[in-house]
Amino acid sequence: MTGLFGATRTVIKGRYGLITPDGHVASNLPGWENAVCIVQISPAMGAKFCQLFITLNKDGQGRGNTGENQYFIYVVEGNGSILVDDKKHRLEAGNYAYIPPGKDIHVQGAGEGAKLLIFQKPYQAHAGAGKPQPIIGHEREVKGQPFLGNEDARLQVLLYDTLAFDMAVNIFTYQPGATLPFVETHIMEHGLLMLKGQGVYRLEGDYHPVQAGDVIWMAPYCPQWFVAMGKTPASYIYYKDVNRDPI
Ligand code: UGY
Ligand code: MN
Repeated sequence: MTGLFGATRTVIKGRYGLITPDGHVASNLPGWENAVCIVQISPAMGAKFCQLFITLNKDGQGRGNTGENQYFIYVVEGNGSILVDDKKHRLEAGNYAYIPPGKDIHVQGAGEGAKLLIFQKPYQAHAGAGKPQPIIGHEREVKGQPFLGNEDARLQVLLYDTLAFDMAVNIFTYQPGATLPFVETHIMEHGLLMLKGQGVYRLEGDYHPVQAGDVIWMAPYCPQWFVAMGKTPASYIYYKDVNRDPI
């Protein structure tokens, strides 16, 4: 919040969007009860996936079938549980759940205030690649690897990089001063939530200061670059579409 009426850092352009928390407005989404649901990124803005941010109030829950979509759920804060394939898994901050298409799920908060980031994408099968199975994991179990040799920019790859998966979700952590090594321009689309720290994101030709809580949508071929700034590491979790023919 800038404190100045009529001002915001949010900007939505044709090829990218930066959405800051001061502008969020909740939606009522089918299946969610006692929950504040923010649709941060969606096909309505040109994306081919959805990024939701859900805060579960007392007795908060979400129930439904993933249908043709796959869901990736990351616990940003708080505790809860997820029921999938008749098995209940406890969730705490840093846990994530990947749920393939056609699965019944039931997500419940424990107490109040669990915050969930959810990526939803229609699943595109690949002949002979097999079907992805549900995954329950925790970010602390995934070692960060130096990105293109830089020890100060580490990538945690949360899903398997096999042809069965058509989406990836990674956590990128930068020490202050570390950068993406070059301005990336690629066919993959991104949805991103800043988890910690701050820095400057280049999107197309524009440079935006960003901090924890900010959301970025990058369309395919949106030139992108990041530098972490300040005294503490910066990290973000992001989605990308992968492993399928472009046409
Ligand atoms: O995976 C990626 O494309 C990643 N390096 N992009 C990004 O952090 N903006
Ligand atoms: Mn990228």
